[in-house]
Amino acid sequence: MRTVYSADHLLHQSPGELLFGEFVPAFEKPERAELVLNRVREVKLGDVIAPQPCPLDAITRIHAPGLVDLLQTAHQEWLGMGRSGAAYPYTWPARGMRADRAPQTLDGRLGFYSFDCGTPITATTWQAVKTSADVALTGANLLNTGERAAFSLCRPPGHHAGSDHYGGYCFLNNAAIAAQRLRDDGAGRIAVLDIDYHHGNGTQQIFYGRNDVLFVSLHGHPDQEYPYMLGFDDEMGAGRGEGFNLNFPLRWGTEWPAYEAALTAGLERIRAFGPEALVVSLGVDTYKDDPISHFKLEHEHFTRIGAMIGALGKPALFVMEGGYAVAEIGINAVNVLAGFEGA
Ligand code: 6XA
Ligand code: ZN
Repeated sequence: MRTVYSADHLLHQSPGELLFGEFVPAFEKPERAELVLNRVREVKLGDVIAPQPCPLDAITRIHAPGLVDLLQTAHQEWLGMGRSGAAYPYTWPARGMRADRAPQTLDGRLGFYSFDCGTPITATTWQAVKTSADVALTGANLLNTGERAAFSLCRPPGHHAGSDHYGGYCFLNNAAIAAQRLRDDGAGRIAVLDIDYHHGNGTQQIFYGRNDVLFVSLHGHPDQEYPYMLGFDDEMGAGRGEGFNLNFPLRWGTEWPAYEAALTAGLERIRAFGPEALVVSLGVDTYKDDPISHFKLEHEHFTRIGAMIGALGKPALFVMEGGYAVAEIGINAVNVLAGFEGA
C-alpha cells in the first residue's frame, strides 16, 4: 500500500489549547505524523509519495467559501490588528443568536466558523491544511487508478470539520473531500467508516442529508465524550439521507469484545449498502494508553480491525485522524493497514 505524505504538515504547530481551565501543550503535534511515517518505513508498507497540489474547488465542493477564506486570511488579519501569536476564537453563536449571516469582524468570524477553542490558526496553518487535503485527494486518485488501498497520512486531521465550521484540531474535512472526489470521479456509492475515538461530527453533518455517502462511526459516547453535542445513536440521517448515518456510541472503558461487536454491525451495514469504495477515518486514539481517550484497545486489536475492514473486499482509502499516545501511534495505525493488506 502506498502512503501519501508531505512535510508541509510541520507548518501547523498549535501553541496550545485551553483544556479544563488550563492552557496546556497541544496534544495534536507534528511528531504524530513523523512517528507514523517512521513506522510505515520500518515495516516497508510500501512507497511513500508526495501529494499533487489540487485545485481549490475540490475543497469548496465540501466547505463554505466563507470558512475557506477565513482559514486563508485570518492570521494575517490578526497580525494586522496588532496582535501576535495564533488566532483563537473566543465567542460562539448559541440558540437564538444570528447564525444566518457571518459577522464582519475577525473575532466574530473566528467564532462563527468554529466550535471550540482548541484549534488555533497560525501564519502557516493554511499551507499545512491545504496540503493535508491534497494528501487525501492524492490518495483518492490512487484508488481511481485501480489501487486496492492507499494511506493518506493527513495532518492536521479533518473529521470534526463540518461544511462551515472547524474545531477539534480539524480545519478541512480530508475524508469528506476525498469521498466527494471519489463520487465526482464516478463511484456511485461511498461509505465512510470513522474509527477514531471521537465522533466524526463534521463528516456526519456534511453527508447527513445524502444517500450516496453512508457514514458509520464508532466512538466515545457523547454523554461522556467530546464533541458532546453529536454522535448519538438516534442520529440516522435526514430527508433522502434517512437511514444512511449510523452511530455506535460506546462507553468509557470499552474493551475489544464490545468494540468488535459494534464494528461487526457497522461493517454489516456497509456491506448491505454496497459501496464502490470505502474511506476510513483512521484515528488510533482508541488505544488503551491514549492520553485523552478512554477505550482499551491493544496493539493486536488494530491489526484485527484492519483485517475486518479488508474482509469487505472493497477498495479503501485510509485517512489519518487522531491518536495521541505518541510513541505507539505508528504501531497502531500501521497495524490497521497491515491487517487490511493481510485480509
Ligand atoms: C478536545 C479534544 C479534541 C479531540 C480531537 C480528536 N480538545 N478528534 O482526537 O478525533
Ligand atoms: Zn480523536
